[in-house]
Amino acid sequence: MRSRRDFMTSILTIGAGAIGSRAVASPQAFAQNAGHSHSASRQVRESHSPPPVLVETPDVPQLPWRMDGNVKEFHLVAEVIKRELAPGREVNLWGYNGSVPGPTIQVNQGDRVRIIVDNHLPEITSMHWHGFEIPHDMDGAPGTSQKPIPPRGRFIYEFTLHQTGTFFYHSHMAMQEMMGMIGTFIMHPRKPYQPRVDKDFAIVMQEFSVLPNNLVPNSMSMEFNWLTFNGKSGPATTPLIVRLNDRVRIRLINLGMDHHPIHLHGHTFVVTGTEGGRQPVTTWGPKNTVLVGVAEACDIEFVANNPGDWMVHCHLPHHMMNAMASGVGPMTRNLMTRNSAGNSMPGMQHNQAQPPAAPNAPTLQGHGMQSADADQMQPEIANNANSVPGFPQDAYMEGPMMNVDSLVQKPENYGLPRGWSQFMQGMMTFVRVLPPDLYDRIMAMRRRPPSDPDSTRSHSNHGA
Ligand SMILES: [Cu+2]
Repeated sequence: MRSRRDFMTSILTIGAGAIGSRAVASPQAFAQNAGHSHSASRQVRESHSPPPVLVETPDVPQLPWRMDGNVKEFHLVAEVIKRELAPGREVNLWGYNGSVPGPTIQVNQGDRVRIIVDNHLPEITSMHWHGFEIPHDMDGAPGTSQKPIPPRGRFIYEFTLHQTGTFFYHSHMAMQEMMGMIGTFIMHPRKPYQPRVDKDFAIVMQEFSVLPNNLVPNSMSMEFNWLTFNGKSGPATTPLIVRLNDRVRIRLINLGMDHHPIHLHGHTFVVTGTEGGRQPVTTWGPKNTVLVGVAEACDIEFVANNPGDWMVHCHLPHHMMNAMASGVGPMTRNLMTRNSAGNSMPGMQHNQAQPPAAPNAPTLQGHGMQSADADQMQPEIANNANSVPGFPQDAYMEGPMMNVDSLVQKPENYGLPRGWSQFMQGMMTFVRVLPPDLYDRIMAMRRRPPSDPDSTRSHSNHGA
């Protein structure tokens, strides 16, 4: 068993690593961690059933724990973080352990759980365990079930969990919810649900209102221009990688001000669970779109028997956009229009990694705009425009989108067609249903450290 110091070190490492970089915890490392759980190994022996398939949360780390006797102890720190929603668009959010959404917690049915919550925010907070059937004084309702946690304060939650399914934790202060404060909490059943799945994912849906030239969301706004899956907007979202004919579960969690009709291309799924747990098989009707309401969770399952890179996305048009039209001025629109003249699909012919920009080419705000198309732009603006406060207004990939393939390279995007990033915005990602050879190749790349250039090298086509 690891010492407390080791435990704290691992927490801090994950927290620090999540800031300003891809907050992806290794599922393999987490599986090893899970394997060291006494209760998990005992449970396997008793039931003679294999351990649960661990839930992957792309772009969000897993929260490690330590065993204290028979108690699984977790540690969450509420804090201010920076999150890059899409290339060049970093914002200040509030989350947990360096991540928005907060790190994913996975436990087994029957576990005794302790969660230490430290408040590093400048104001009071409280943690609510959404849907948990636990004693009232552990519910996290500030002012009634407990006194709120003061700045620099701590509250220790402890309870035994008898439920199963897709749950989540969140601050019970409304404004803090809109600053990002939610995380996934999976309760695995003692006996795996039938039929068993090969792949299990969770996606937290959030929305932020970030006005042009602002770095902090307006938590009072009723209109949102950044829509995220696991704290990333397309094309920065990380695709779900599955092998052809895998049975796949996706757990959709919504905490915001809008409902999201989530649509999957190329497959028909069934809804097998809600925020209340597993649903009876008699309720499983065929669907390809499911409306996930505010504060709801929805588990969908399907057999990935149709090969391809299938979009999965919210179908509300404004939720398939980044930064929408708010504050877009004529100059930026003109630039985009001019750029696309004579080139109906800008960027599709110019996807070589980062060609040098023309000497007078404008440099738009943020490296996200220094795309492969920079060499096609006409010098219509001042050379120093980028240093002028207020320019450009927030036309982030508005209109004809920019090709940022090279800025979102990662193993999970390996083999996507050139220019794919122009058509992914907001709550959009892929379920990539891959033949075994390509699946194995991407998994091998994921196991390599990110510093290995081969782990993120871009190729033009499947198996190329
Ligand atoms: Cu939506």
